[in-house]
Amino acid sequence: MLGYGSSVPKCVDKYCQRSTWPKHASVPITEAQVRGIFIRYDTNKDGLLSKDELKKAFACLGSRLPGVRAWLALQHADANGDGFINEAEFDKLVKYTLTRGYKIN
Ligand SMILES: [Ca+2]
Ligand SMILES: [Ca+2]
Repeated sequence: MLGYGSSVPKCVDKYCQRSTWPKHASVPITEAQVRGIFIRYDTNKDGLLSKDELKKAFACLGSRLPGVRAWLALQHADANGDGFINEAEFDKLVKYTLTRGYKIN
């Protein structure tokens, strides 16, 4: 359906709203939607996004290489270098994600 390799996890978990998004529309994702997805993917609710949580969020967004994207996002947004995105770093993460031009499709 998406033409991605079989190694990319399908977005089927309950946190991802992709299946409820319009089927044939292809519009850029909004900042609010990006925020909502990252917040939803803080699965242990510690207020921090780990690399693993980021990876799942990027898979949800339709990234072809969510693991790589999560790593790059950390390089970009993890200002204090602890390997997690905290509240102060969250805006940077959202802005970075928006520059990648993910679309709802
Ligand atoms: Ca977390
Ligand atoms: Ca950090």
